Amino acid sequence: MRRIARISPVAWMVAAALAAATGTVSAQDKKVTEPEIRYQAGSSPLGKEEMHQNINPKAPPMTKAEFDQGRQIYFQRCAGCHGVLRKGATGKPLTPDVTLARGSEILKTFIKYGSPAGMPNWGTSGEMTDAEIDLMARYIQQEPPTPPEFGMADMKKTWNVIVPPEKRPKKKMNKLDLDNLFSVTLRDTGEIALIDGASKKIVNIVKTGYAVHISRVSASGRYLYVIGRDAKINLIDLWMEQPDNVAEIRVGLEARSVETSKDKKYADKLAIAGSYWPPQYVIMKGDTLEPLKIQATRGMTVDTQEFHPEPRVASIVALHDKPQFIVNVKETGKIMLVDYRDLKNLKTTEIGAARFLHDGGWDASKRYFLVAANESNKIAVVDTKEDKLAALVDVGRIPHPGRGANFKDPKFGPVWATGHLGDETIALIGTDPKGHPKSARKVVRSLKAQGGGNLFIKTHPKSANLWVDTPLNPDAKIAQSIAVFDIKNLDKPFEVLPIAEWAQLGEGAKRITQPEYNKAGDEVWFSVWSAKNQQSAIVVVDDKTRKLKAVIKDPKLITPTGKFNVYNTQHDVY
Ligand code: DHE
Repeated sequence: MRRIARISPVAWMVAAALAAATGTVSAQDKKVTEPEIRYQAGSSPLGKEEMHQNINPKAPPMTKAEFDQGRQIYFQRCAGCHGVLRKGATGKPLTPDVTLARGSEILKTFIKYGSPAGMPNWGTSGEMTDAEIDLMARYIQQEPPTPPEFGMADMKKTWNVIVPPEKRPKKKMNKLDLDNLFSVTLRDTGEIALIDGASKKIVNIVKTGYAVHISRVSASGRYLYVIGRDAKINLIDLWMEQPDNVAEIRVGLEARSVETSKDKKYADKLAIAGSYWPPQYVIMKGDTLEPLKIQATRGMTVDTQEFHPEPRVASIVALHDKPQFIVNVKETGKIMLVDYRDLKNLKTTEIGAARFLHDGGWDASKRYFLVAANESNKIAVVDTKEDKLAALVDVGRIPHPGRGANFKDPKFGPVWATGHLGDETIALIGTDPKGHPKSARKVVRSLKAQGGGNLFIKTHPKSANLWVDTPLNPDAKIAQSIAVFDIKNLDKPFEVLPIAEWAQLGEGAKRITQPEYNKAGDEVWFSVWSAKNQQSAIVVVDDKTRKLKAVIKDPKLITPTGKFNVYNTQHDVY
């Protein structure tokens, strides 16, 4: 992730005055914190794609080479917030009707200095030169180029069954304790590392797509599904002597989510992946990744009921007791309950929640699914027994739960908790309407952790600890440590553990991210995440004593981010 310097107060005032004069910052605009900008402005692989282009005669001229460079920069830095088609996502629309009216000089000032509404200061932070800023100001006055669609024929061209099901082992051929194996994302090498939970040794490094986002495990625990940012899915058979790829496919040009059917009757039968571009999801055969059914997500937004041309698919979660997937569509704010029993006559229930759905997880009973509508500062609670929205709960600034954390609050009973990117709080939401009706579906407690820039929190049914990371906090000391709360005594102040220091590495950002438990629930693994050319590590902490247990270092362990314990991921234990 790139570094963005804090916007200086003077530049901020210049940009604010400009924004007010040009009317680009509305009264409802919220101040956006630095961690949010750093998180949302992630790079997209779409810059490399050939795209259709109309030339707008009213826009300042550009050569083809300049246009191509502008496109690369746009997809690297801008598309995450402003959208592929520049119609606006979490950032403002940048279509020619808006940008031509502003003109080159005003646009250049915005790009250089940023704005209080959340635009990064690309110029004064040293991220873009004046020549690049001039180029980008002209680029965004041209018609946005459209990336190609990616339908069944494209998917089939990329689909490759490396080992057909009949040639795969009939039983587990290795001595690994699969339940306690971890799939670890090596973000910048296009690989995952399979690490044995007991010995902490790397079992295999498996080639995958570019910048893997998540791993998910099939209902039986045999298959591991891994998805890259470039929408490549790898299917890994954990029964092989040395677990490795058995099938692969690309389901689009950019993606973040993959899941597998968990209902007993459909165990290991289906997989599903959602893409950012094109805006769609696809259901595949679970053991081969053969694409079976593609569904578009383009449609109307939940609130203003306007057409949105590129609603990205965010998290996807499978029900354990029903043949259903929950597909969360970001820009329209709709939650789709997809009944996968009959793909020809596909039944979906559309739940209107709130815009910018992102990540989420189950409550302890697995009846309620809770998902963040991040820019709306809300958590949507879905009752999967009744197939309807149970509540929209107001929380802090930009909730980011990962899959959240379930535990019993001593006073309010069972709760599910989320941290926030934009503030230091942890919101505890009651999840037991029968036993604790007064606490249900509202924030019963708000804990204060180290600061904003939190991405993931975690606990385990056998633990009394709640771990809170802050990898995106601008203060290195906070980004490099972890806060831990005692869930039996939530009034007690949190303890801070200097995880990066324990790893004893050299130079590097050493951001601590994504706590993940082992199967037994007695140790927690943390990524110590530095740049590709620096040393990273995984630090293992004893859950009971909160003392260092092990440091996993290996030259192959490059940019580790997400870690997925097979058993906990298979059973949604968190
Ligand atoms: Fe993630 C989960 C999207 C940036 C690490 N991330 C998710 C999910 C989505 C998502 C939709 C839920 C998937 C699911 O459950 O089906 N992430 C995005 C983005 O759009 C965003 C903001 C910007 C981007 O360009 O990608 C983004 N994510 C990041 C990072 O910068 C992180 C820290 C490092 C990285 O690898 O890129 C990161 N995201 C993760 C991880 C999970 C995740 C580790 C899974 C957490 C879990 O416990 O399940």
